[in-house]
Amino acid sequence: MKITGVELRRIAMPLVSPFRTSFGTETARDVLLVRVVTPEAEGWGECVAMAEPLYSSEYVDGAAEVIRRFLLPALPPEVDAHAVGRALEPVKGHRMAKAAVETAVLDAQLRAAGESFGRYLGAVRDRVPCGVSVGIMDSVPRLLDAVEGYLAEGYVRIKLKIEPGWDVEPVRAVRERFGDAVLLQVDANAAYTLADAPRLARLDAFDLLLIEQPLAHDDLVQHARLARRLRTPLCLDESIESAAHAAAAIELGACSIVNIKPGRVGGYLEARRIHDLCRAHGIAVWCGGMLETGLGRAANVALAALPGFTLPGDTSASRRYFATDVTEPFELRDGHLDVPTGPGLGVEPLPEILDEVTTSTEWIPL
Ligand code: SMG
Ligand code: MG
Repeated sequence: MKITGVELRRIAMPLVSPFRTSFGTETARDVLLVRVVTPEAEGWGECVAMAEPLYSSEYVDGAAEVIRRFLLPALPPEVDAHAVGRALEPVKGHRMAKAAVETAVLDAQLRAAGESFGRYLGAVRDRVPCGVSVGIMDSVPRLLDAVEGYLAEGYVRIKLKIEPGWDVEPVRAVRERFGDAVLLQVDANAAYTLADAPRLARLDAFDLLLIEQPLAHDDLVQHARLARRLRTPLCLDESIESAAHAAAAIELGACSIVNIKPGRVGGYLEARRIHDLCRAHGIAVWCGGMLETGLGRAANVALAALPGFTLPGDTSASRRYFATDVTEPFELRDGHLDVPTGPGLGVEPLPEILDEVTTSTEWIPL
């Protein structure tokens, strides 16, 4: 495919309620969308970088800059999704920026070929079970109300965000109120150190599916030490930036479960490699989320339909975060989302809504 040009579009998406994690509170999503234009088709890629470099070192202004200044100029005249990764390899890091470019090219390529993301990636299901990520709240009663609402909507798994001072008590309260049958897990976003191992071991009493990323992203060795001190399975998110990281983590015994976020690992092709590697090693994977709009969500749902995704993902319905999505909203049916079947992402931005939320556009001819 020959790329005519690329549009970088920034949109501002208010959240339906603040989302607090151990590293900060999000009240709106500042999203960078990449639209690749070719003579045959257009393709969309949603960059998952947040406004500030708190989840990881990437942030949305930086992603836009690296895309316009280094990534787009590095693309060859004729390109397909596999060629994007090879062409961008000399640029170190910036995986969220690279993922957005590769996804847009893959979407254009698949739309031109009439093939869906799910079919291309190897989906084996037509719908996926959905979990929901529940932020840190001001009080336990508020948390219980939120969890009750999500369970009533049909979510099949609850993930509680935790941090030192908000861990054992909220988990105990949720277990006591909703019972042992609820699939429950926690995510610390790297807020603990190995010295907190005794505290984290107290979570073993609550039969959690997993503890996600308790320690720093660059500390596989200490995660391996911690894993040996916990009965609860350890899952890595921030630590796994590539298939090579996943291989190292598995070899070290740093995790027994991996959260796969395509944006964090540089795109859907690397995400699939991690899935394949984990599957071969008997490591369960599930699809993470970065508060994506319908565009990013569509591709995540397709990925989550691969055979190794044996745990429910953070693939929530659009309304979990947005009153109005930029695509037709993803809606939960019986705790599941349908895998889109149309060409490419299988969803389109709704032009009027997209224009309403757009804060800037930039056209870059190639
Ligand atoms: O899309 O439902 C979602 C977000 C799920 O908790 C979620 N994501 O560490 O897994 C994670 C966080 C990262 C984003 S927090 C602002
Ligand atoms: Mg996480």
